[in-house]
Amino acid sequence: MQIAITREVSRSILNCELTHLQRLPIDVERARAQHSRYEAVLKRLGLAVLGLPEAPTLADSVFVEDTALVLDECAVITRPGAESRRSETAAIAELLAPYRTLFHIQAPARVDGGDILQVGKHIYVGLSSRSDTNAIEQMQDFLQPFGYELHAVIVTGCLHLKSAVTQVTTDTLLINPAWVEKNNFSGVKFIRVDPSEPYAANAVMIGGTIIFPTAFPKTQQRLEKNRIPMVTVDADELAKAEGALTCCSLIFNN
Ligand code: CIR
Repeated sequence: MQIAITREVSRSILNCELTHLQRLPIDVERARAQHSRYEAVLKRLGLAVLGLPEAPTLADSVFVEDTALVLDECAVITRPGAESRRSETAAIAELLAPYRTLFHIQAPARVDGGDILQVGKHIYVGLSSRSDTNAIEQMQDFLQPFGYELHAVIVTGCLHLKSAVTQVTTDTLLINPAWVEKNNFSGVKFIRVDPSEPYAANAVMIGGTIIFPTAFPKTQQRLEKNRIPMVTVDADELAKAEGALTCCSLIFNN
């Protein structure tokens, strides 16, 4: 059985970190309603959802993906790149402790989970404004004993590696090649986002199905042409906080 950790949208999300987007008003209630529909989809796909309560002063705490990398053998608690987000990790570490041996990224290294893409035993880490080579070296030390290979990947134009590329089948990546080069990844096929939908590369893969945002119909068509089973959700309110779908959960095998 798989578990998804989620966290209620904070009332202070209006003060979220923004890197590439202009600040727009965010309707907290609408964001919460979309978030709970996302949780309902996770449950419908068979996951047990462990929902953490709201953290009223942690603006970006709904984006739990950035706080940890959870593998079958262990978990790495990150040290988020934005200082305002560092204290988000404590509650997540506490929740994960019964399930996994925990490793902790040590200062001054920085990494956000949104920059970490696992494809089998390959772990790709985006070198973005949030994540650095020091963190990759630490993760390499933690994870090499379990047979993982770490790869640093240059990302430009977007916040995180997973804004630019995510996995949609065991051997297929959905990619925006304008933000990350395809030749960073070996042994996989690619589906490109529609060029008019640069933010469309973020999908959540659960078993053989993906969760995909309704905002990107042209890329959705490309996925459908490739016969990728899909459930769509509205996520435009949290998108204003520069969050996509993978950011809102930490999924792992129990
Ligand atoms: C931030 O800038 O940290 C948040 N406003 C958005 C984080 C989104 N997380 C993700 O893509 N993994």
